[in-house]
Amino acid sequence: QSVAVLGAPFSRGQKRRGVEHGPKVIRDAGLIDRLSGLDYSVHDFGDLNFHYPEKDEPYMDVKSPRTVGGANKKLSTAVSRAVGAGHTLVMLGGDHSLGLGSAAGHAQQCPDLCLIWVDAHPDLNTPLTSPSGNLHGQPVAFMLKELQNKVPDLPGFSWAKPFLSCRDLVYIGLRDVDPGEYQIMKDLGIQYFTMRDIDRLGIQRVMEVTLDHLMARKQRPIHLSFDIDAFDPLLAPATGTPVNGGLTYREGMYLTEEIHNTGLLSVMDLVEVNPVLGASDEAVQATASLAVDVIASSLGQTREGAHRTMISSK
Ligand code: DIR
Ligand code: MN
Ligand code: MN
Ligand code: MN
Repeated sequence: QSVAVLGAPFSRGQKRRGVEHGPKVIRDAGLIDRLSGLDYSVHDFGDLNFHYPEKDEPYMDVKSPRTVGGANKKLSTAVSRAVGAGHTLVMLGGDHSLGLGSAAGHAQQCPDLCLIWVDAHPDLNTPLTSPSGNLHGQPVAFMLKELQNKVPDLPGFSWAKPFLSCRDLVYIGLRDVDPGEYQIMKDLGIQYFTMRDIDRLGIQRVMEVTLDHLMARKQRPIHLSFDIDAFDPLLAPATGTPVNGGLTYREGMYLTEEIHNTGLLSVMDLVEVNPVLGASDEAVQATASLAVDVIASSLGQTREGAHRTMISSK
């Protein structure tokens, strides 16, 4: 069992600089040791080195299209290579525009993947519906086949062909949804669970319905894209667009334990940790250490103690 870790220090999908330091603070919070402790052989691929075009004028209202498109293209190649080499991959962001390149690269190797997007936001705006022009609020729109004729060709995005059906996507943790995003979710019948749904159903039922929905026809590889702002800002203050009323620690651990228990997790993203935005060093450490807990739990750290099958079967 081998896990690869890939850093993507990139922030141009949104306005707040600092999120490019996410990979460093998450590693400094002990990620590699935690994964090694779970008996994985860990391959740290280091951080990608992004290139920035000198001039990158907005396209319509969309900011930095060539920069974001180019970074995601590079990321998709790296993710595809790592998955093709047989690793389970952890991608450390960076802002959530990177979800596009990560899932696209994953899909090159696993065309039947499904996507679980854990976030306060659906990141489903198109360049036409986006109220901000920030591409971190749009990555899912570029993935969905059903939105093909609603998404204009953006400079820097010609490589990005839609690869996901809206049936194969579930959102968890939503509580800040733009009008255009709501319209698309309803029109396409996307399965989603807002924080209100978690209040009503409980996280246990939410995960049961999520996995039944995605695995109804067959078992398939999971892409988990986890925006740290899915958590309550009290737990994850160092992030660019905090929204009150998010996931509790225990909901986050249960969610990720259930994903691990499927045995199907293939790639996960952990994005939007921004150390520049913590009010104090403690706030930054708390956010980074939460990110490590989420990753470790997704990869099999349990709250009931370790099973010893790996040791005894060696
Ligand atoms: C807002 C904020 N929906 C936008 N989005 C995100 O800019 O499209 N914040 N993703 O994290
Ligand atoms: Mn997001
Ligand atoms: Mn978000
Ligand atoms: Mn296990």
